[in-house]
Amino acid sequence: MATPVQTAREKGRQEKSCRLYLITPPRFEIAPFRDELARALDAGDVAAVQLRLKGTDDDTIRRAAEVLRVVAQDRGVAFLMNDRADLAVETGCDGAHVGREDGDLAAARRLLGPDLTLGATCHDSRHLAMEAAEAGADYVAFGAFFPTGTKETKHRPDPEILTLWSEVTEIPCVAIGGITAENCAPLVRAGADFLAVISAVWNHPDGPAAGVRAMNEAIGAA
Ligand code: 3NM
Repeated sequence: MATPVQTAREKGRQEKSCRLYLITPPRFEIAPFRDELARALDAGDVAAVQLRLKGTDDDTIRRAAEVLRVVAQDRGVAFLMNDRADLAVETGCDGAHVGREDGDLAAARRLLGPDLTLGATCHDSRHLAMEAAEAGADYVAFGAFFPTGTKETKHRPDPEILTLWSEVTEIPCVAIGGITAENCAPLVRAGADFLAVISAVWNHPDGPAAGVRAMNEAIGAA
């Protein structure tokens, strides 16, 4: 029989909301992508946009941030920088998402100060997530939950990690990796606070706006 604590937990889990977190495609032309991003954000609820440009020079990242940040922030959507807390501060972002190989989380927290958002990649490890929380992360990201052609991934967490994490801490968790409207329901039900996607939106056959709508419908139906 369920104890009152278990019942409260179940209730909390059911009422927990899950929101979409968009990451930019690996390569794009800034001006046309600005319009595409605006259409995607106008298509439905998006909590955050992360600018993720790997192997790109700093000036291009700065230019992209200056143009895209406004598109997101004007719509009340948080704009985060991948890897580079220094550039996040310089370009007026709302925070930075730091991978495990991209530098020291505590150093990123010092650069961002107390108010900007710090997110941390934690693969399939609650231990890494605990360390990230201690270093001042505002959210932790687990992945890759599904095969993805967007990034080479070594880790494949079970959705249960989202439930176990949510039971012990209030720090939000992001699920990432191969997530689509078709496969996301178990992650939502397991307690993901955010679903981070690239191809499900930018490679949607009917365009990114349709991708945002499909993801939000799937999250709502989960
Ligand atoms: N990080 P898509 S998987 C950027 O496992 C990224 O940490 C991952 O792209 C991780 O939605 C991934 O197209 C790629 O699969 C996500």
